[in-house]
Amino acid sequence: MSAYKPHVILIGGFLGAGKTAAMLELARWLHDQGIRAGFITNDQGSDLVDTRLMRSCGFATEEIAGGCFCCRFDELVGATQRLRAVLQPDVFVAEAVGSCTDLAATVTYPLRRLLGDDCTVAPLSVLVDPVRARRAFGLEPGESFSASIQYIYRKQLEEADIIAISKCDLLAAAELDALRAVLQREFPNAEVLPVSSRTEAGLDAWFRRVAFSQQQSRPVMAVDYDRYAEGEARLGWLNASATAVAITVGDGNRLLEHLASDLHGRLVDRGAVVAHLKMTLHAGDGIAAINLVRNDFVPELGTRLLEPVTAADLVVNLRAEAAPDLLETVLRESLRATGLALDSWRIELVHTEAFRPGRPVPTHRDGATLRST
Ligand SMILES: Nc1nc2c(ncn2[C@@H]2O[C@H](COP(=O)(O)OP(=O)(O)OP(=O)(O)O)[C@@H](O)[C@H]2O)c(=O)[nH]1
Ligand SMILES: [Mg+2]
Repeated sequence: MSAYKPHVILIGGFLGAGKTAAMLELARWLHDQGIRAGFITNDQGSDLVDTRLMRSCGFATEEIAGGCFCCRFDELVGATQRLRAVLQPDVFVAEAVGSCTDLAATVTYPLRRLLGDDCTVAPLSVLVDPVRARRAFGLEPGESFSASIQYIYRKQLEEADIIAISKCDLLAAAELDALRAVLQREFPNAEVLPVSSRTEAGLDAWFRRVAFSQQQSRPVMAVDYDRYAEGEARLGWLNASATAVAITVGDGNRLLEHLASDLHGRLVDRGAVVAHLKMTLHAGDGIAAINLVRNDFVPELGTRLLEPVTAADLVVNLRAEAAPDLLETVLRESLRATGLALDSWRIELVHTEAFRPGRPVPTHRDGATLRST
């Protein structure tokens, strides 16, 4: 047995739940504790906003593109080895794709079974957006996804060791209490923790749990892979990159805001149900990021570019219940409209991938209860 035994923290949760924002906070927290950490992002496609964000903050990040951790288990292990070669991290933090479930049976349990002598594994955290969750559990009205996507959503919560109610700053105390009570009743095996990456509420307690404790074994949950695959296939996925060149110098934040707002309007008009639209605009050392997490919310510009720029790289990651072709068409229309409206920019698409995620075929699936640690 080697003396080096890093700890693996896996963070799951539905699209737009706040996983990357939380991972950035965890990265800072680990750094403050003097704990060396490496990060792993994951997506069904390439050109990942999340990787750009992590790296732009200076955190060592490997990405696994083109398939989820469960189907690319060996690549997940490979990513830890690459990080280990440069950094020898004490902790690996991995963010799962937001449309994935069954992570205990296909990722954390196999990690423990196959690599348990070489690493320890944290309790599985699953984040939920509080507004989406209140709607999913009938606490407030609002749009929802079709039944097979909701199936994935519930399964994500069912397997959680820790349900982190993220963005708790968005709810009034009584609303949060009601949501917490429903989640605790529906998922009695999970510890339910309200957290906010914006206000830092609850983060320290959650981070301590995942950084310093190990996952306990439970019977593996049943998953109907036909329904799971159907749910994934209802989601359109669009990853794209483009170059934006300013005629003289341009306001990159305004470009991103215009594009997000134009896309938002067109997506709603065409009946797409947005799960998460995220975009970054990268120029030199600067990055701006904008997110839209529901049709009836507004795009939020988080990180901003501090100065006008002459040229920038745009990355677009859009996930919605809609046909992939529609997402691509809408993006092309929005880029054209934004270029015309802000005549200081010339925007050219470099790469697009529009698809529906394929059926998940996990590399491993542990069916039996693991020996308790
Ligand atoms: N109000 C509020 N917003 C938050 C908080 N955490 C994240 N968000 C916002 O939620 C949006 C989505 O956050 P992400 O961290 O990108 O979500 P994600 O789960 O990583 O999304 P995917 O990787 O696409 O599945 C962004 O606009 C974030 O700024 C929070 O604590 N409070
Ligand atoms: Mg993310």
